[in-house]
Amino acid sequence: MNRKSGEDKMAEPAIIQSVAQELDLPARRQFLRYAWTLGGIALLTGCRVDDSDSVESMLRRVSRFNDKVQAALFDPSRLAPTYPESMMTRPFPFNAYYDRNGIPDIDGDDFKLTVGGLVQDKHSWTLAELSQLPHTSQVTRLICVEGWSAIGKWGGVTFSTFLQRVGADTSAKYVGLKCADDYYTSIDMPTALHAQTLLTLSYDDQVLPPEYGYPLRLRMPTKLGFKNPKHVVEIFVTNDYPGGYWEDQGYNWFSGS
Ligand SMILES: Nc1nc2c(c(=O)[nH]1)N[C@H]1C(S)=C(S)[C@@H](COP(=O)(O)O)O[C@H]1N2
Ligand SMILES: [Mo]
Repeated sequence: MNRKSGEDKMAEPAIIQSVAQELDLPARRQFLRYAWTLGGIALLTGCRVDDSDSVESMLRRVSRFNDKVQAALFDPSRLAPTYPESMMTRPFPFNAYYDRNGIPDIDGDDFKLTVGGLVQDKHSWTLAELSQLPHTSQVTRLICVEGWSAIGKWGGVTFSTFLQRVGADTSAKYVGLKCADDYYTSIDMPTALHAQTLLTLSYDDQVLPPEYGYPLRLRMPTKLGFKNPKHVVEIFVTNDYPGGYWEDQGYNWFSGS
């Protein structure tokens, strides 16, 4: 993942403490027992990227972090914590596999969201059509495996509402998402239908800015940051495992609830 300059990053103990505070006592104990792994990730993200041994051990640690800590952090049957707007992180960090000058430049007037796979209605959606759907918002925390987290406000359409509208086969296993920047990811159907999974069109009550995924981003507070695709251009429902940009490089697929 892209290495970022210091200002956006929370220090390692701060992220561990802030995440731990959100957990109830048994989960907090479990989290703190494994928190050293997060420290390990923070240290290892500073590894030389041309050193394949270091990269591999970083990926192994990230995967271990996901496997052991996610159960405490992300419970599918519960709602993720929400926050008052006064707690929003300003400015909200930007992160991608490229730096800011790589942010895709998308013309909203021409934009169409492709919908495919196991759905009844395969018509493509314009932004005007998407904005007609019922709108809701949430203030939640985005957690990146690189060792930072931040609180933001996203607004949009509850994803389960959208899936209903397109007649998705909700007994299918996966929803795959493709992005304008060649990023892609996929999620399990229970997460797609989770009450806090939003197909977002806005950030902080403004049209979603380019750096946060204009014009469309799927936001799930029950999944790690890299499972939250920006610049979504295609959504498909499938029983064939679609993988993902980081997932295919060894990151734990579930990465959340
Ligand atoms: N299309 C796309 N989506 C993406 C990424 C990306 O590189 N491209 N990076 C992911 C990662 S690793 C993180 S942590 C979050 C960062 O979101 P932010 O820029 O809103 O902070 O976006 C995720 N979604
Ligand atoms: Mo991330």
